[in-house]
Amino acid sequence: MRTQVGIVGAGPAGLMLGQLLHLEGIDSVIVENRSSDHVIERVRAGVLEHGSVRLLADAGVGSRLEREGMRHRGLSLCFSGRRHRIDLEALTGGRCITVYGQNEVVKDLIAARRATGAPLHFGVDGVAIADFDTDHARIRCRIDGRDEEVVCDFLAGCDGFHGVTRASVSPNAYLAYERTYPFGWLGILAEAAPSSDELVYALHERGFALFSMRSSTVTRLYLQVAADESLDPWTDDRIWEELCARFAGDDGWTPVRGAIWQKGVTGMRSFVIEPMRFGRLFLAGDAAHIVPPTGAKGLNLALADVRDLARALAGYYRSRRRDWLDEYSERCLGRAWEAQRFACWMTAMLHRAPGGNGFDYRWQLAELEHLVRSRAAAVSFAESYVG
Ligand code: FAS
Ligand code: PHB
Repeated sequence: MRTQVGIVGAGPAGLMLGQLLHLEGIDSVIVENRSSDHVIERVRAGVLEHGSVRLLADAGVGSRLEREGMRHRGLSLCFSGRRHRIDLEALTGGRCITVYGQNEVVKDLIAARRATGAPLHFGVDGVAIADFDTDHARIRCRIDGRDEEVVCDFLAGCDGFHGVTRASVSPNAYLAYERTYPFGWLGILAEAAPSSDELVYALHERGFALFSMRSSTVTRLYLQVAADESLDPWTDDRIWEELCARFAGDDGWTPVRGAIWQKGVTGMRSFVIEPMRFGRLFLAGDAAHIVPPTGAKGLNLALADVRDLARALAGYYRSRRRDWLDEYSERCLGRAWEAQRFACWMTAMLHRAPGGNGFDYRWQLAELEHLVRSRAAAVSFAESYVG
């Protein structure tokens, strides 16, 4: 098989890149090792920045998002028994976030890819990449049990943190920066009408909690737990008890309970690899950087990376310009470190670190007090949050 761009991974980064390249008349082949059902059903992000919503619309995959996405003009911070609203829209000159499940974004992108008829292979085995230091990079894999080789001008590594593309680069060729957090998130999806029409981030002495949603009938909630927490002791009742305890406040607001139909524990890490380009191999999204989900940045960073990569590849194919390709890594890393700064700060401000003491907690409360009292601090927060 011969193509212009070989894409490994059919998550939001790989699928969006395929769509943007298609709109530029550039051929691509996408190979994914999981089934389409698995990729679609995987529960992940839920918050789209202003820029991501516009990118999806410009790429012709925004109509369902427009209809079903929940536009949020603000969010609340809950601490010391009180909720404080941050008016994102007013503080950023009109920008908002949109709550729309990552799996819905992936569903829309797969439908768009199918509509183009361009190659998208799920359940591919034994993916390996080679020769990306030449102008004939290769993807070797088994598709429907047949050994295949995709020869391409460029390779896009969109295969996430545990993928094969970054692992194929010699460790001497990059620097990796990493931090793992001594806690994780227990996330649930529940059949319950959201009792708040905006997100609520809570800091409580018992730990962090987050109230989010997926639709007018599905609530998404997270609890801070130990990094290696087992789900076994977490009965549905205990989860609701703990959530209600951490959101308890003087206005009596509390999440409405409902049947929990999905729950899982996610570890938290920060990770950045420098550079993000190795010859003809370009890494994008979680393959190159991971941010703790507190800042709701991961999906948005992945989409922004492939927007820049598609633009750079279009510049190359349209007029053989190489400067955008050469600038790609630095441009994405600047954005990734800004997201790290924000997500790490939010994580430190809103989570109780094991071994933390009263001073740490009082400091966190003072940080939150400053955020809800100082207009300058609220503007900085809002700008970073809406992107
Ligand atoms: P992905 O990991 O989504 O996709 C990579 C794809 O490559 C996968 O389909 C994988 O199966 C495939 N792949 C892997 N190895 C392969 C191989 N060898 N061969 C072929 N294919 C291979 N981000 C936010 O912005 N907001 C949030 O609210 C948020 N919440 C999150 C909650 C959780 C629980 C998690 C885990 C993450 C969350 N994130 C959030 C971050 C998340 O959304 C990621 O940033 C996003 O999925 C990144 O997209 P991709 O880079 O496309 O990677
Ligand atoms: C979610 O809706 O899943 C979500 C929202 C905000 C976050 C993380 C996750 O910071």
